[in-house]
Amino acid sequence: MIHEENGVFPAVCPLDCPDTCGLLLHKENGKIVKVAGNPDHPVTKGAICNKVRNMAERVYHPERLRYPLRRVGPKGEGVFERISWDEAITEITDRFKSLSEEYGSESILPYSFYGNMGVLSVDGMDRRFFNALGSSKLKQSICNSAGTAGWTSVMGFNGGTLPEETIHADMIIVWGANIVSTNMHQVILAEKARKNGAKVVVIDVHRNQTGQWADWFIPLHPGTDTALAVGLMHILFRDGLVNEAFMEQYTVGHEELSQHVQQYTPEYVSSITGIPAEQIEQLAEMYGRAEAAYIHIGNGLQHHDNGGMAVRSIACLPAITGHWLKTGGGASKSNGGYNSMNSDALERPDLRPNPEARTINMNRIGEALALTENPVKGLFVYCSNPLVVAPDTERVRTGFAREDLFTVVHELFMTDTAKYADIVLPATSSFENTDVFGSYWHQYIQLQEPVIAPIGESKSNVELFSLLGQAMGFNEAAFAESEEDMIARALDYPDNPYLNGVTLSGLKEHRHVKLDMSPYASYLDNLPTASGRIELYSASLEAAGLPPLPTYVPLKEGYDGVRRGRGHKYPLMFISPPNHNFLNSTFANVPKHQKLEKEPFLQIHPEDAAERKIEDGMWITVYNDRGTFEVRAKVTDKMLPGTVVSQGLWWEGEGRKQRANALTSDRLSDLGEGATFFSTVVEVKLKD
Ligand SMILES: Nc1nc2c(c(=O)[nH]1)N[C@H]1C(S)=C(S)[C@@H](COP(=O)(O)OP(=O)(O)OC[C@H]3O[C@@H](n4cnc5c(=O)[nH]c(N)nc54)[C@H](O)[C@@H]3O)O[C@H]1N2
Ligand SMILES: Nc1nc2c(c(=O)[nH]1)N[C@H]1C(S)=C(S)[C@@H](COP(=O)(O)OP(=O)(O)OC[C@H]3O[C@@H](n4cnc5c(=O)[nH]c(N)nc54)[C@H](O)[C@@H]3O)O[C@H]1N2
Ligand code: SF4
Ligand SMILES: [Mo]
Repeated sequence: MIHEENGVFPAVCPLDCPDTCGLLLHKENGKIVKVAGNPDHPVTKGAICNKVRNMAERVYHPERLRYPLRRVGPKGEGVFERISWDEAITEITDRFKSLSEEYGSESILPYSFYGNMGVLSVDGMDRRFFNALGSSKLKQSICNSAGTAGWTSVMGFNGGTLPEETIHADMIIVWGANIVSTNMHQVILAEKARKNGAKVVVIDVHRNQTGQWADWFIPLHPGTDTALAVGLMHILFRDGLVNEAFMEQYTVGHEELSQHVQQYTPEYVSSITGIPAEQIEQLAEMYGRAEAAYIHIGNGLQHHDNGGMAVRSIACLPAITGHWLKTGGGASKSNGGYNSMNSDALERPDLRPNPEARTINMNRIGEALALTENPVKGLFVYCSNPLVVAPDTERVRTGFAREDLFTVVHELFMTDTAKYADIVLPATSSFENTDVFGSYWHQYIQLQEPVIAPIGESKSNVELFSLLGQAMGFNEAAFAESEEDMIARALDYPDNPYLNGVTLSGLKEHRHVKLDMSPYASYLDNLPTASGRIELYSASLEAAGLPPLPTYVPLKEGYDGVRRGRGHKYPLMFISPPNHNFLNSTFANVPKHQKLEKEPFLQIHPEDAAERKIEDGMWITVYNDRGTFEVRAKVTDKMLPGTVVSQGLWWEGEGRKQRANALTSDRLSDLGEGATFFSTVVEVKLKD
């Protein structure tokens, strides 16, 4: 493919998006001229989003990094000189060797996330390198850790209802997810269900694109989803809308749960959530009487102090009603568990000289860079842009600005983060690589082979870390392995029966191969929880000193336990979810995508705006003790009063403070040590 000048070639969307679409790249005269959906992909069926339709503009962006750079100006200013790869590799390995000698190998920290979802890129050769180096470990908890911990406390593993089955649901609840923007093929499937009569309910703090599409949009106060879930359980038990036989056979703790939720009367829940009691009654009745209700659990509600418990509570709903038994019924938070690959063979933890090395939580990168005892002295960032995406930007920035910190950033662009690097290395785009992709939503494994040659002198993660491994003198075989050998090893994993029959040769022939979903038929009989059943009551949470039953715990920051409001220093809840045309902070530097989003802005309720004499379109300052964010106001009643929303993770603008994370806190969630981006309180004023 790489050597053919013209043609149409299969590819995979590499972005951190549940859909993991099959793509077709159209090449003319050696260049990709069009990115389209692959109609042969059984789930994504040729439909792709606007972001990736414009992907060629990103791949051939004039500002793509083309060769290694060394910083020559102050950190953060982005002044660099060109160096050769040999110089770069020598400088990095020399520095890492001397840091290891002087401060110990744990003074070096990798910082990465899923800027490219290719397994070899982010869970492959990179891990081998940091394992062999004996660096600190990174807890990758910025996205869905809280929800994963909440979900697995009930169901035991990261898997739920299969997407294609949801067309058979007669009620679909989209809970804290903006699927019109973030999971478009789930919308297509829900539309099919809707044609057959299903109703779509959206529960969110903000009438986002998905709320506007729904049959019924239910707004609530941020961080109060647990209260709603237990309030629904109260009514379901009270009115006999539960499935006793199902609970008896498949769950533990239903009697305790039924007692426990008696305290959550509709009136009490209404006072917490802001949802009128009649609507809570109506929703419970609709859910209890549905034939096959499906709940789609998003990221929004888990990015809170109480996010783990919120997901845990919602995960109990299909278990008390038995919706699990109906095709299309049940719930899903992530389906990543079905495609887990052989991580030991890929990541080689056996190469690590110090298995007990410390772990640093990526949400706390600012704090970690400020440690004075066992300081972090070397930092290697790839597939992530922490200066934009990590909470509490100013703290992060202060850490990255440290003169004594040696920072390497491997990137496609000079991001806000790369500007703080000592060495910047150019990365290939995934269309230039060989890699294998699972999806955390559908059940197909896909293969990517290079369609174009690397741009400039850029190198893939695999090539980079194998070069570094060899230059450090690490175990030769592990760092000399080819991509195809790595893929074959990753797929050879009898511990995961769903991976049975997925092979490299099958992938080479078909590009996408379905997991063996036969074990799914006995899904409920083989749950990997301690009891083997759905745990409405969790003895392991109890042992950890946490509530064993779904329990509403208010948000921490300045929250008065019922709702925020006047008299508080920071009376507004600030929500900063993704926007439609960026993918986290990716695309925020591409003109076409910028134009589609126009500019960052803050949505504020007319009552909150009037109180502050703010009118639509005015420049405002959003602030709290951590920082400031300067944008234009958009006055709208899409939220309840007391909540303000700014979608999209923008890079710092020319002289403009437009990074939402300047305001967010690096507190960790109740379960899973996850991020709490949305449990942020602020005040808003007219810009001086
Ligand atoms: N276009 C686009 N697609 C993306 C991304 C992107 O940046 N852009 N990012 C990708 C990634 S990494 C992820 S993790 C997913 C995330 O995608 P989703 O799972 O859709 O999650 P979010 O968009 O973070 O948040 C969804 C909604 O939760 C709401 N919300 C906030 N707090 C609460 C609350 O307390 N309760 C309730 N009920 N709702 C609340 C927000 O208002 C928001 O509308 O999307 C992926 N897809
Ligand atoms: N306020 C607020 N903050 C958030 C969120 C939110 O909703 N609100 N969402 C959070 C969530 S859910 C997530 S998942 C994180 C996402 O945060 P990140 O994972 O940092 O995501 P991106 O901003 O897309 O940055 C990925 C970077 O990887 C680079 N990249 C892509 N491919 C490769 C490659 O092959 N090699 C290398 N070396 N680099 C590559 C891209 O150019 C890009 O700059 O953000 C979190 N931050
Ligand atoms: S970002 Fe998501 S919807 Fe868009 S092409 Fe990629 S996988 Fe598909
Ligand atoms: Mo995410």
